[in-house]
Amino acid sequence: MKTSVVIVGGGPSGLLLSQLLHTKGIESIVLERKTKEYVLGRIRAGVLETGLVKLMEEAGCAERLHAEGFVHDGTQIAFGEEFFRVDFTALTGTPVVVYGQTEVTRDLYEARERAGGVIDYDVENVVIHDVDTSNPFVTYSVDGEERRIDCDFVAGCDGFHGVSRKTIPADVRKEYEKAYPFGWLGVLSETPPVHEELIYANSERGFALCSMRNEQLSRYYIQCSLSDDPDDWSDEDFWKELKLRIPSHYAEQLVTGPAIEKSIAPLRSFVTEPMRWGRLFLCGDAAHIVPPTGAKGLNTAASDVHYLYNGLKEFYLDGSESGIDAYSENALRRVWKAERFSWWFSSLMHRYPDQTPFDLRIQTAELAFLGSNEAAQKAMAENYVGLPY
Ligand code: RFL
Ligand code: PHB
Repeated sequence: MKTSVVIVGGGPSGLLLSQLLHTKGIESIVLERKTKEYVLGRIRAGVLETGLVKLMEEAGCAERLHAEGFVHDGTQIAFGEEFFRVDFTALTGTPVVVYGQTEVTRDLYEARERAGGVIDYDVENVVIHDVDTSNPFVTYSVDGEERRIDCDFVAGCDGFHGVSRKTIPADVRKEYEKAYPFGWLGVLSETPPVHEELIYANSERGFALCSMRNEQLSRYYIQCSLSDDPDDWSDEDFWKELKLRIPSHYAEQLVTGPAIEKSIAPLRSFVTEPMRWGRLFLCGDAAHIVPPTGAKGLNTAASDVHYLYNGLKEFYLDGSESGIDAYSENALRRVWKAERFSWWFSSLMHRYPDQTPFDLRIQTAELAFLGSNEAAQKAMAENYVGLPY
């Protein structure tokens, strides 16, 4: 088999890149380790920056997002019993859209299928070969059958645990990492959201987040210990703990119900450099991870796709390599800003096991500053709605 771009990973990055390339007549094949049902069963991001919404429009996949997504002009930040609102639209002219990653992925799968795009599911043993030459190829197996695809480029969109990053020789790669001493316990429940906007809460019992997918589907998170097991948390214990972490004004209105999904995600900051090695380009979680506090993971994956798509478009349509040559530098410049914001917002909103009374006073002062200072709110809002590409 032969194609222009082999895309390893059929998550949001890989599918979006494949669909965007298709709009310019550039062929690709997507290789996904899991089944489509498995990928669509993962509950992840919920907040989309305008940049991602525009890419979905360009990919011809934004119809349902516009019909069913919720435009949010701001968010609530709570601290103990106090809370204030950051008005994104007033401060930056830009809102965010609440629309689940599951739905983004579903829309992209449907578009690829409508266009007759090739996605191989259940692939095993993916090996990326010769990306340091001009004739790379990828081998893999499906149902025990060995396959080979020759290509011009390989896009590594296979997430944090994929093979693409590890294909770059260890002496070329530089990795930066920070692990946080806690995780998030997330619950999805078929209940109306407690408030029409998200609530990020710092409480003495730890962080909590009230989010949503639609009017009848809520997504809540609480900071938990890394040694916790989701099965140790009964629904009752979860709701009790959540109510203790948000201002009573909201806790009194919270509608509880059975959890239809419950999982724990550790918090991590990670970046690998460079994001390109020869004809291999890393995109999204394959190259970087952010703690979810700033809602930047999927959105940063989308900005990578933007730079790579435009670079490949220039290569195939104009015969210029300047876009792909600048890919790693351009993508990383924005990635590090998202890393900084996610680290800052995580540090502001969580309780740390080793936090000293001094650290706590500084955190309190920073929240008070954010709550009362328009310039601080503007800086937060600009980052939250997404820095320009
Ligand atoms: P993904 O989604 O991990 O997809 C990678 C795909 O590659 C496949 N794969 C392979 N395929 C073939 N061969 C191999 N060897 C392979 N190895 C792996 C995998 O099966 C998978 O299908 O990476 P991608 O596409 O880069 O997308 C990144 C996003 O998924 C991620 O950044 C976000 O979900 C992060 N995130 C959030 N981001 C936001 O922008 N806003 C949010 O509100 C937000 N909330 C979250 C989040 C992530 C969370 N968790 C669980 C990590 C909330 C949570 C709880
Ligand atoms: C979510 O709805 O899953 C979500 C929203 C905002 C975040 C993280 C996760 O910062």
